[in-house]
Amino acid sequence: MTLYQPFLDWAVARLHERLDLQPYPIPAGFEAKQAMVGKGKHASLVQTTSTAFQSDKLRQIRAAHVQGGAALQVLNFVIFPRLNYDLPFFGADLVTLPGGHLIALDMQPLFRDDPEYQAKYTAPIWPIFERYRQQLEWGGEFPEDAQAFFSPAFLWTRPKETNVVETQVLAAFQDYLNAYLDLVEQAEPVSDVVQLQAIEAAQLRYIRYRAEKDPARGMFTRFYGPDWTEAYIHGFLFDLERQQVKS
Ligand code: DBV
Repeated sequence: MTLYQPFLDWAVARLHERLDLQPYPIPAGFEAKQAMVGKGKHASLVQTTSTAFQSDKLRQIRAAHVQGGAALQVLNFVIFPRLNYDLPFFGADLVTLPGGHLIALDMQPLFRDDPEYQAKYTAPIWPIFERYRQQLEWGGEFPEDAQAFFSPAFLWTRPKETNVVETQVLAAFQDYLNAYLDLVEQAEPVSDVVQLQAIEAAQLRYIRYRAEKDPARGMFTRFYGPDWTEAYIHGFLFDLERQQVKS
């Protein structure tokens, strides 16, 4: 069992328990991708698998899982609400590279600086954040322009021990996702046209930023080439614009 498989298994089981989940179509060629990386004795297989669902309130629930041995494991798991809900995004970026572990966990707000929005969507996870930040030290510098997309309850840490990922990070992931599903349960659809436009603009701002600045672009390009990588980023990982063109 690889490091992030229990995270993914737990999330899928919990989502099934709490939502009426439907599959979300994964374009051909993105369900699973493999490549041999390195030469001779150091050659190893790197596999990326995709998982995706939707529900009445959630447009796309998707995971990309990269497995390439003990020093290369990534689970990027994001939930994109439908555009008639003001729900935040659920975002988890769980990354293990030769340099160590890097963990980003948040409910990413549509309207970062709106106090009412914060009271509605950040206050409920504040006690969870406070508890884990005592155990999981702040991860330090991260890209300046990314700050606008994180909530004040952004859990960002670089654990030195794998054991911490398997225990405390897993527990934090579970608590954040449970709290998110509570918010989803309570969410009511928005019908006000001005608010709907603001939601769409905020979703597009977020998704364009993430597609443009995807920190995995370099890694995917090395493994699978630029064409597959760009198609995967825009056609699956951050696909809102393509989906809007279709509908
Ligand atoms: N990140 C993704 C996707 C990934 C992924 C789709 C499928 O958005 C993996 C894979 N993240 C990934 C990898 C790295 C990071 C780093 C492989 C390491 C890159 C490297 O060191 O080469 C949160 N992820 C990061 C970093 C941050 C995040 C802040 C450090 C980047 C840096 O220091 O430059 N999550 C990430 C992020 C946002 C978010 C930037 C922005 C809104 O939600």
